[in-house]
Amino acid sequence: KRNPLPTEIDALVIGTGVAGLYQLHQLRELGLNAHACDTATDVGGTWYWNRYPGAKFDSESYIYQYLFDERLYKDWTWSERFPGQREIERWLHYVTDRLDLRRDISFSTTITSARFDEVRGLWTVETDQGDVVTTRYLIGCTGMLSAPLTERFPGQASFKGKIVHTGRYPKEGLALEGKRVAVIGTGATGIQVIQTIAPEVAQLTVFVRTPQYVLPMKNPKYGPKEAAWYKDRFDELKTTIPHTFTGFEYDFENTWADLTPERRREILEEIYADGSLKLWLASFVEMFFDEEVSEEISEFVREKMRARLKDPRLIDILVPKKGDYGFGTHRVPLETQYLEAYLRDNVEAVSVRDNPIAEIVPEGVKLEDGTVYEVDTIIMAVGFDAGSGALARIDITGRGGMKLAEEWRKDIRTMLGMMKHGFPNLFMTGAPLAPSAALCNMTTCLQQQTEWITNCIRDIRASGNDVIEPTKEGEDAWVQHHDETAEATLIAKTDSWYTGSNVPGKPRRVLSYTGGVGVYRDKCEAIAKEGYPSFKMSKAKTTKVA
Ligand code: NA7
Repeated sequence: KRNPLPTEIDALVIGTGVAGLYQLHQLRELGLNAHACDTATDVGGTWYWNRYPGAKFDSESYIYQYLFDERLYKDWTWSERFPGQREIERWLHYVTDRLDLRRDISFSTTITSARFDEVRGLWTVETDQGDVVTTRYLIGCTGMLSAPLTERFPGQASFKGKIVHTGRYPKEGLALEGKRVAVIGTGATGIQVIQTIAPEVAQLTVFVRTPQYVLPMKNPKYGPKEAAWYKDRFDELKTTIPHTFTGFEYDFENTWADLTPERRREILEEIYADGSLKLWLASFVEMFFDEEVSEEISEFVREKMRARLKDPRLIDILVPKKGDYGFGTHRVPLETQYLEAYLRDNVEAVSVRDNPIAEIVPEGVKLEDGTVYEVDTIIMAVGFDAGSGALARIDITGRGGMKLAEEWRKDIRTMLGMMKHGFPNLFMTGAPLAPSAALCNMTTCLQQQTEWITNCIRDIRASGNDVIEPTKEGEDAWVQHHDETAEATLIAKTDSWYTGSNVPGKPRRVLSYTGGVGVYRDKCEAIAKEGYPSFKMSKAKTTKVA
C-alpha cells in the first residue's frame, strides 16, 4: 500500500536512489519534516531501473559507498570487487532499512508538476496519483542517467516481438534463451548486456555505430580477508576519496613530459593490469588536454583490443580509428570477455556507421540500404537524456512563469549544478555543470552535493530566512568558469552524452564539471563559508509552510 504524501511539508525529495535516500536522511536529521517520492515501486534509482542482464558496477564496490557512518559502511560486506545489480540493490535496501527511511517514502508516485508561489515562497507539487503537496524546499535527486531514450526509431510499435530499453528492463526478465536477439548500442550498458547474453541466446546481432575503447575488468571475489582489508581502511578512504580528481581512491600521479617513452609504457602496462578504470582516471591527466598524449594512450588501448580480436573485419567495426576520438573523452566501459563474444559463431557485429538503422519493422531491424535483420527480441542500449533530462520531464515553473524545461532547451545553465536562477528553493543533484557520472564516482559526488544542500538549508534557516536563489551574475560566473574548464579538454570536442550530442536539438555543453571533484568541493564549501555571496536569501511572506 502506498504511503500517503503529506499535504504540507518542509522538504520534498524527488527520487530514492543513492542521492535521494541520503538526502532524506539528512533532512530528517536536520529536524525537517521531509518526505520522498519515487515513480518506482521501491528504492534504488539507477539500481532499481537498470536490471538488464549483466548490469554491474564499474566503480569498486568498497568506494561506491556512503562514508558518513562508519557502522553503516562496515556492517555491509561485498562479495566481489565489481558486484552486479542485484547485490547493489540489496545494499540500498539495507541502507534504507538501517536508516528507517521507508516510512517517509511514497512509491509508485510520479511528480508531474511543481510551481513556485512567489508570495508565500512555497512550491506546490502535483503527482500522477492526484496528490497536491505544498513544500518549502524541493530537491530533485532525479539521477543523471535516468531519462531513457525509449523512442529512438520509427516503427518501434510495429515490432512483433519484445522491444525494451535497458533502463526499463522488466523485473521478470525476458527469457532470452534460444532466441534471436538484437542489441542496439555499445556504450557501457550495451557492452555489459552483450558479454552476458552472448552464450545464452541462439543468435545475437549487435548494431555498432561508434566503436568503444574498452578495458578488461579484473573482478576477484571478496572473502573475509578482502572485507577486512577495505573495512580497516575506512578512515583513510573517508579522508582521501572526497578530494581526488574523480572521487575514486586513486589519483593522477604521473607527469607525461617527465618520463621516457619506455617508462610511460611500463606505467600504462602496470595500470592496465589493474583491471579497473584507473587507466582512464588515474594514469596521465594530460590525456584530457594534449592531443599527442591522447593519441599515444589511445593507440596503447587500440593495440590491446586488436590483439584480442585478430579478425580485420571485426577490428574495423569494433576498434576506434585514429582521429575518431581519444580514449577517455567519453565514458570508458570495463568489460569481461566482451570482445571475445564477437568471436563466437552465434554473434554478429553489424556496423551501422555508414548504413544506419532506418526503422524497426515487424520482423526486426531495417537498415537504410533495405537489409532487414530478423529477430525475436530487441534490446535498446541507446542511452539517456543525461543530466537535464529527468527534471526537464517534470513541468517545473519558477518565478514569473519561467519553465525549467524551456530554459534548458535554450541553454543548459545552473549554479554549481545544484540550483538555477529563477527557481528559488529548488535544489538538484546529478544535474548539469557539477561533477557527475562523466568523471566522478557517483556516490562521492552525490554525498557531497546532498551534504551541501542540507547545510545550505540549515544556513538559510539559521539566518532567519526562508528562501534562497542564485543571482543571475553568480550563475553566469559559474557557467563561464565551467565552460572555460571544459573547453580546455578534449571532452568538449567529442560527441556523446557527455556533451548532450546524443539527443537531437539538445544545446551542446559539457554536462559534467571537469575541474576535479576535490576542487569543486572546495569551491562549494568556500561559497557557503562566505555566506553565499552569489545567492540572494529572503524571508517569505508566510513563515509557516501551511
Ligand atoms: P551511451 O553511453 O549513451 O551509449 C548509447 C549507445 O547507443 C552508443 O553506442 C550509441 O552510439 C548507440 N546509439 C544511440 N542511438 C543510436 C542509433 N540511432 N543507432 C545506432 N546506435 C545508436 O548509453 P549507455 O546506456 O551505454 O551508458 C550511459 C551511461 O550509463 C554510461 O556512460 C555509464 O555512466 C552508465 P553512438 O556512440 O551515439 O554512435
